[in-house]
Amino acid sequence: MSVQARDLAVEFAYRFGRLPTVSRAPGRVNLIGEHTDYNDGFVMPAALEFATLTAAAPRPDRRLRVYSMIMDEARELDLDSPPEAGDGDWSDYVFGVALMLEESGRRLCGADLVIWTDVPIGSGLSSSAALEVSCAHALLTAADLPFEAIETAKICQRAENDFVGMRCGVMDQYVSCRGFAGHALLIDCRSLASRNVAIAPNVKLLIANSSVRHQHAGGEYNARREACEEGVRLLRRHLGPIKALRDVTPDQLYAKRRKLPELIYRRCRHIVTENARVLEAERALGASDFVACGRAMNASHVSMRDDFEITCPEVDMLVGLAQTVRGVYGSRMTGGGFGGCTISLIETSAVDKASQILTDGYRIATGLDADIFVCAPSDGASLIPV
Ligand code: GAF
Repeated sequence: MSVQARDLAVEFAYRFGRLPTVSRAPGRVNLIGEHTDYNDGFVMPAALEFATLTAAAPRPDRRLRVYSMIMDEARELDLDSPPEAGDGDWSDYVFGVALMLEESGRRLCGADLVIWTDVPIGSGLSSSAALEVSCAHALLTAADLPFEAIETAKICQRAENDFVGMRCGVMDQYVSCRGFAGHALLIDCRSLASRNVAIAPNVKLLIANSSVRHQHAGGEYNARREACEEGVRLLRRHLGPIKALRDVTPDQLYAKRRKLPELIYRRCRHIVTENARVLEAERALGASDFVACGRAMNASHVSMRDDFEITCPEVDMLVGLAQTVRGVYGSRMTGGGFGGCTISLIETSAVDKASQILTDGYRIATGLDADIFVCAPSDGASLIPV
C-alpha cells in the first residue's frame, strides 16, 4: 500500500478530529563505510526515496498519543511521568526520541501522531532512523521548535543507544536528517562535517534485498563495537593516546599485529582499511572513475565477509551474482549486516539485465525472492505538503 501525505492526513483527521502537518524522513542505503561511524571514521550513505511519514498536531497538555498504521497499534505516554524503560517494541523509537529531545533542553508540548512508512523494515535500510527522525521532526514542529539537522541526528542516535539499547553510530540518523537529492553524503563521523557527492546520471545504485535477517543481529552488532573498543584499548599501549580506530593507519595496525589477539586484529583491520576505501570511493565517484569506486566496494565486501564477519551466505550470493554482470562496477552488502540488502554500482544501461540475473539466480540458489530496486537519492527530513 502506498500512502501519500494526504491519505495520512485523512487518517489523522478521522482519529483525532483535526488536521495535521506531515513530516517525512527517509531511510538510507550506504554506498561504503560499514561500522566505521562509531569508530569516528568515514561513511558515504544516500537518503532513499522510501521514507517514514509522521502526521502530527499539538495538544494543550503533555500527552503523546501515537498510532502506527503499519502495526495497527496505538500507544500513549505522559511527558511529565516518563517510563524508566520502553515496551521493547516500535514505540520505543518514538518515545525514546521524545524523551531525549526533552533531556536536551527542548521543551515539547503534547501531540497526537499517526505514523506510516514504506522503508522495508529490518532490511538494513534504516527503518529505525527514519522513524526516529520523522518523529523528532514532527514533535519539534508541533512544539514550534527549530529542526537543527545535526543536533537532531545526535539526539535520535542517543535515543537508540540509551532507550532502545542498540549502540549504533550516527550515520543513519545523520543522512536521514541531511540527505541531498541526487547525491550521496561523505560524512566525517568525528567532526560531523559532510560533503555532497553527486551520483552521475550514467550510473545507478541498484539495491537487492535478500529478505533474510539473521537472529541475534543486534547482539552481534554490539559485540563488533566492543571488539573495536578493545582494539583501541590495546593499541593505546603501543601507539599513544589514540581516541578511536580513526586515528590508526593500516600500516600502523599491521606493524602492531602481534600485539593483538588475532580476532581483534581482524576486526580492527576491517575498520582501518574501510576508512581508506571510503575516501578512495569518494575520490573515484567525483572523478567519474566508476571502475575504481567499484573496486573499493568489492574490497569492502571481502573485508566485511572475512575480517568483520558480518555478511551471510545469502548476501554473499547476491554480491557474487552482481559481480558477474557486465556493467556492474562493484557490489557489496550495505548496512549493519547479518542479512539485509546489497548495493551495486552499475551502468544505467545494465540495470534490467542485472535485475533479471539477480532475481533468477537468487531464486535458483536459495529458493528465496529478492526485491530489486534502483535508488533515487532523496532529500533529508522536511515537512511535506498535505
Ligand atoms: C547500522 C547502524 F545503525 C549504523 O550506525 C552503522 O554502524 C551501520 O549499522 C553499519 O555501518 O545501520
